Amino acid sequence: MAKLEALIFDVDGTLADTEAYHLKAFNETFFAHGMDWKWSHEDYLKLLKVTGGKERMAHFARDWRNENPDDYDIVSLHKEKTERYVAMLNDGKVSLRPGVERLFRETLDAGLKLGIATTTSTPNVTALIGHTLGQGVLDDLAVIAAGDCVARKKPAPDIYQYALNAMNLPADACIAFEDSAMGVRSSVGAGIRTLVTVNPFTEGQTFDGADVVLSTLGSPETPARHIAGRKVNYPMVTLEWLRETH
Ligand code: XBP
Ligand code: MG
Repeated sequence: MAKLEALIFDVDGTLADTEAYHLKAFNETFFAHGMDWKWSHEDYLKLLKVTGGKERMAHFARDWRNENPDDYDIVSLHKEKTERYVAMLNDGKVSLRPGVERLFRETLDAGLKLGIATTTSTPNVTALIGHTLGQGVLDDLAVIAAGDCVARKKPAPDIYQYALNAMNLPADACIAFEDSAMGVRSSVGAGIRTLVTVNPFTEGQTFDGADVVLSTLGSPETPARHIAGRKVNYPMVTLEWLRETH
């Protein structure tokens, strides 16, 4: 293993519990357009298997309604959905998951690189990080690999490979942080050691190839619960532990 030089984070479900807000933004957009599309929580759990909002809508039209996705203006519907979602973030409705801010600051203070690899759209990433951690942290990120940066979204490894190329680092100098089976297939497919923190949308999924699966990154107040894989020095994941075990 090369020396640890960077941590790469997924966004939705890993940095924050955002999917309920994405779902709300999708449904509000459908309603505003007089469409008879309404996704329930249970529908959305299934629809999350298709990553990317535009791809998810096209899949729904095609596979759930037996319609031609080209009959819908998916690009502009998705643009409007993004505006609604960003407005929710701008209202300060979403906070980071336990341990995320601590590990971000430890990593930057230690001079390691921090990157983002996500299927969500760039404005969603900048709004979330800008509103929770501030513009300074946003400016310090080594790469924001997001949305349409690559043609093939997760579970393809492309978005992680894009982030590695942008940072000019080999896979074994990095650790990825994911919350979903699709995300783990992408990061492990790119050859990156992966740590999983689950959430209500992803617990129960299988994370083949992940190094460790936990409830959260943990904090002194809310310790991480071990679910599978390598044991962590409780109560939380620290940069020191990540370095020691790399
Ligand atoms: C999760 C996703 C995204 C969001 C919606 O991304 O699959 O598609 O649900 O975002 P990740 P967009 O876990 O990789 O952050 O509508 O902007 O695609
Ligand atoms: Mg995710």
